[in-house]
Amino acid sequence: MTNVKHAGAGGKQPATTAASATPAEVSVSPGHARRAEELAERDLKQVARTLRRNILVSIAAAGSGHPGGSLSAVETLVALYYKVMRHDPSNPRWPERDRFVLSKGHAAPVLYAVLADCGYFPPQELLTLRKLDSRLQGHAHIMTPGVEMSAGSLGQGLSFGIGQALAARIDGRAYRVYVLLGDGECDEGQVWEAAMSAAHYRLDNLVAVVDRNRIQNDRFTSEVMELEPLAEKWRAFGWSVEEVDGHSIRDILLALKQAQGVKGKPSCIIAHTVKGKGVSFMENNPAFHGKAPTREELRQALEELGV
Ligand SMILES: Cc1ncc(C[n+]2csc(CCOP(=O)(O)OP(=O)(O)O)c2C)c(N)n1
Repeated sequence: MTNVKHAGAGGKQPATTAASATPAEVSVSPGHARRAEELAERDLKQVARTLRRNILVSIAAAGSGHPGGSLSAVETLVALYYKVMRHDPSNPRWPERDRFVLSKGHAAPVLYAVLADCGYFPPQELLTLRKLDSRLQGHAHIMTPGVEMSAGSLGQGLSFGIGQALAARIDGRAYRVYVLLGDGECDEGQVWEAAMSAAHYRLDNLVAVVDRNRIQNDRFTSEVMELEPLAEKWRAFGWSVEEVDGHSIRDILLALKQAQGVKGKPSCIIAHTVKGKGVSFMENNPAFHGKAPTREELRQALEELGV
């Protein structure tokens, strides 16, 4: 028997039990009880911790999935969903909503953990990750409330985000579009075609965040395809670029705020992160790109997270 926790600070709801084939240790926290605007920085850190727990628990329950690149992106999604984006979990298709596009679709567990915590669907549904008939597929899919784009084939999300950003302009809407890319994903030529066209169309309502965790799949990015100087490349393509500590919610928020003030060009935030962040034996370890923790590894990870 397992249960699911809700991340929101101050969440007082009881743990939700879900009958599933998950190990006995697995539990996800229920309960985002407070409004996002009320969450102070220390609360957001607690949210991030519990989201990490729910990512690991859902992947362990599935027996497969991508923990490394989910854990590295937690703070980026916390900053966006809890502080920056205008969105309404009770109305996922609200036309004025800001859009979040998870281009690195294999990191779906972090998006699901956030969406569940925000109230798009019940947290206990996280335990159905990758199961037959579940709305939570292994890679992000639009059948899930709150998911904008079906992804998994790397390289496509920025192009999709450009379409949304252009649509906002055509429709006279004020929403903004945020696209999360992997650094390994930046090996895809389509990313750079998109980068060029976003600058051409002066899409200042578009922000790309690159999760610069320096690992792709089972190797380091520098071995597979050298990306540096990455910031200079984005600048050369006509973007405004900021580099931040991708685990500092404060830094990410500052960069996102700055991006809101940029006019006439799109913004790129390179978020320097650690793959597997928060779990000692997953950090900087390519082995945990696409592998579920064992029962003992999960126990140890949850102990380290302290949630
Ligand atoms: C077009 C395409 N090629 C290959 C893959 C297989 N694949 C899945 S994840 C991954 C590595 C992605 O690395 P990165 O973008 O850095 O993601 P992160 O490290 O943040 O998980 C690869 C090659 C894919 N999903 N799509």
